[in-house]
Amino acid sequence: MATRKKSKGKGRAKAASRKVVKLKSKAVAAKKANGNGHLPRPSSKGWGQAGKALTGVRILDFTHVQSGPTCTQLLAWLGADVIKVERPGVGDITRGQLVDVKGADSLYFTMLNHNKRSITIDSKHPQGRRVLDELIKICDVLVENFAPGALDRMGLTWEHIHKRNPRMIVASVKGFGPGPYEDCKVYENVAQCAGGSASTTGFREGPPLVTGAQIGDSGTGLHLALGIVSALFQRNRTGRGQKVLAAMQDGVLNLCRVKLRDQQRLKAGPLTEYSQYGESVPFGASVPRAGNDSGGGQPGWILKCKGWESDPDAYIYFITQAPVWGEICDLIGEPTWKTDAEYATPRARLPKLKKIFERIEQWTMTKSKFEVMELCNKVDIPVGPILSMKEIAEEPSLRKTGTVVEVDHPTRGKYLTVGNPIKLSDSISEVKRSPLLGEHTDEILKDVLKLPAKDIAEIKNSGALSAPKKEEKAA
Ligand code: CAO
Repeated sequence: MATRKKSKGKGRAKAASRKVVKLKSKAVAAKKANGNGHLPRPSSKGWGQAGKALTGVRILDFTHVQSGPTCTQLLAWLGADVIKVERPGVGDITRGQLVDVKGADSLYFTMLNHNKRSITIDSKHPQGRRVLDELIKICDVLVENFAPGALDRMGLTWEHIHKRNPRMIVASVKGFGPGPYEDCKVYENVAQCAGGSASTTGFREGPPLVTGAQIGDSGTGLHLALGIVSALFQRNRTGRGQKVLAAMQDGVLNLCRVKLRDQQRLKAGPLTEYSQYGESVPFGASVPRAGNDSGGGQPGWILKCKGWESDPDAYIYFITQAPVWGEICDLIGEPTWKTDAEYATPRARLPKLKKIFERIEQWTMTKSKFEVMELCNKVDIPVGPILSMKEIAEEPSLRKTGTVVEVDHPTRGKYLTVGNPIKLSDSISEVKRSPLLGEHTDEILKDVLKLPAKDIAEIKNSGALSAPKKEEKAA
């Protein structure tokens, strides 16, 4: 009996294991046939109706000024719940910088902190630390851009955070990565200088220049956001958080990589696409400033357009792209340049770029930048009008796409901002005004942390969430 039972059991086990193998191989086959078949079934909800890309991700936002806030604003637009921690009474220092409306948060602050919630916490107060520890337990990512060592001085070391929440990702912007300058405080222009941008920007005869694009701050914020999203993706596999670091010097250098390319090309001889070559000025040991030369293999320059004498932005960037050389010659009235051996090939043109651009400019100066744009686009010549911020602010197509948005704010009224520049068809961004200082403190303690009323009262009475009271003057 026992033997029969055993053999029956064995048979059942064999059959079951055959079934498992069959099912497994079916799953493998399905995955092979449809590479990502392991994902949930495609949602049947309408586009933009199935939540947002980062719905469910909660960010503990310890950022200030520009680099960090750029990153967390982007994550908020993509659907993350961003809880901005600010110092009681003061908040992010930019709230009060470059103020244009008395008593209201500055545009500096509002334009970098949309779609976030604000809680005020003194992170050095024991009761403040208690609230922060609770937040650490329920958040997915902590983002900060304090001066080096400041987070540790608050007691929020990686070990402290990781112990409370091993799944938490800790993301930082610092000025420099590990090395001789790691302890330095850094602002935008310092990063532009240390990352290779300033030495390669400007005119050869002039000093190094910083650019208007905030490649050190906003550029690094973007890099950090990508690091965070990647760490979230990896966490799906590993179950654990990790540290993410974006150093501003590294971020700027990444955006200047074509200049490091040119530095190495110098060994092989002069950089023939730089106008310096055409002007027979010898190259030195480092990549020179190239004025308005194009960064790629297609020569370009900024040319005057009609009205340049009074309008500082009546200019156009003109690229003499090789495949449309014939069209350029026809348009500017030099049809013989199409076949003239002195002009017909890109190589022949290189030493004469200055003369060529002067001739093209004679033509562009007879037209407005928009007329040049229209005529050139018709024949596929790449050109770019120099748009002023006023023109950009008033451009209807940018309003239509949500790249420029008008936002209403309770204390400052309506203002313009730049919306999410990254458009996802199933994760639509609405731009919500920035929070007032501590606007969501109660909501976060009650609804997010679900602290009992008694604990909330105790924390509040301790003074950990409010500005220190000014000492009363003796009568
Ligand atoms: N409660 C209590 N203390 C708080 C607090 C809070 N909620 N929030 C901040 N603080 C404290 C910090 O703990 C720090 O105190 P300690 O120096 O005693 O440790 C103090 O405020 C100042 O922080 P900080 O040094 O970061 O600020 P700063 O204005 O002196 O420097 C900056 C600003 C940007 C130069 C520096 O933060 C930095 O180098 N950050 C990294 C690089 C970066 O992001 N730069 C881009 C800035 S945008 O141009």
